[in-house]
Amino acid sequence: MSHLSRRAFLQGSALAVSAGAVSRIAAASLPEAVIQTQAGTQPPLNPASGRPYQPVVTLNGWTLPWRMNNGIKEFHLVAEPVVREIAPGMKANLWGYNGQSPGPTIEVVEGDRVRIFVTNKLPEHTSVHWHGQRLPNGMDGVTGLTQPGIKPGKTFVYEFVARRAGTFMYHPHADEMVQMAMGMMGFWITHPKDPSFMRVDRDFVFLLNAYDIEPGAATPRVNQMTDFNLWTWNSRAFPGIDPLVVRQHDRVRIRVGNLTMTNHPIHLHGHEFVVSGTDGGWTPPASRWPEVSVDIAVGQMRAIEFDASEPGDWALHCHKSHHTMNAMGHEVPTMIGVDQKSVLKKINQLIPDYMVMGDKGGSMGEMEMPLPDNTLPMMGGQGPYGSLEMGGMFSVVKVRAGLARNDYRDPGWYRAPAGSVAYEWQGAAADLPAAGSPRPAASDAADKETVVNVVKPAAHRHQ
Ligand SMILES: [Cu+2]
Repeated sequence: MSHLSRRAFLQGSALAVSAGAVSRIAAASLPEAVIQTQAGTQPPLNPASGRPYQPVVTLNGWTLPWRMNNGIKEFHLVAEPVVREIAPGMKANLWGYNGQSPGPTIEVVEGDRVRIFVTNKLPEHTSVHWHGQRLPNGMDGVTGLTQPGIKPGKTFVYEFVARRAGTFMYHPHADEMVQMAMGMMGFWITHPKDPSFMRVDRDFVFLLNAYDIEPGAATPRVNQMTDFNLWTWNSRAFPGIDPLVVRQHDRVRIRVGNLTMTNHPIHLHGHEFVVSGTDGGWTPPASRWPEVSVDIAVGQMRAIEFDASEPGDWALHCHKSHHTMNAMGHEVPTMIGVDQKSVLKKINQLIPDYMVMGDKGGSMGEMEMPLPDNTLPMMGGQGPYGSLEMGGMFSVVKVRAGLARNDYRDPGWYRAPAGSVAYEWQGAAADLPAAGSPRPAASDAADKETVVNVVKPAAHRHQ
């Protein structure tokens, strides 16, 4: 874990422990608050203490180290403003934990007694809700209902037994519209007591989240409810999302939590998977059926599993096409088929760089137009065959033969065997098979010119 840096919070009086909140252990020192300065995927953190488990890999993230204290697993989360690189070329001013947004993944084992110190370095009070856990009511982290807010500069302690193995999240239940919109969230994994139960070779985790950051700006508009322009995984947008590197024939699990304000049908190419885990725990094997997409609703968590039998570069993406775009305006008229040549000449006298867009479709992967500072390139990923024309909630599962068990390094683009790639037809047009079935007799409406009359609602907003 060479990218970690450490801060000791006992130095300096500004962060003195709130004696009232931590009276039982006030004499003890706080565990180190380890911070992360890199946005890249960090290697799995193999447990050096506590019970054994198979660690997960957090996409563009990391796992929080802990210390054992008399059999209790102690973590230290610091809620604080962070600068998160959304993708190369764009940074955002967010709120997160321990240097990044989302915060680090917390990994524990079923039956572990867990103590989490939460220090608040935000300008307003906060709390942490441990989403999906069975725990004492007073540890549930709902400001006003189960505890007072953690005031700026104060440290609170949460302590409970991780009773149920599964996939969980953490996020504030304090001014949550603002704090979630600013990026306060993280993943939590409770591993089964028996490390061989539901064991897989590679276990990836990430959160679905979304931001509304105007081009050229860096701070999210926290009042946005539906019209987000940055659809992200772990606060990263493709091409800033790392690939999921997998050895051929590995059993692969991908766990996804949704902390946006809409659902996301997550779709994997080239393989079928089963939903092996939901918010409530593992699904019984008899209840699983094969899928290639799983819809993850707001506030939900899903674990999917598959055998990575097919080598290649397989797209993994949200199937809402607007979510595989980067920062885009939605109030744009459709210009397909509209001749804009004459108006272009006039506009170019005023704005020399202006380009006609959309008269042949939306394909803008090859277009170069000056962008405001701190803006993502539109649909900016370059693949081996040209522009990928996708951004936002998109990545690639890279299945390769011959990788080492713990090798997560990007193997580069897949080299398809000769003769296995879609290719251009070189023969004569006359040799093509006739398209479609014979047309019906000209007696009915099928031969008349098509006229579609549609009454559209006056205001339509995408989400
Ligand atoms: Cu989506």
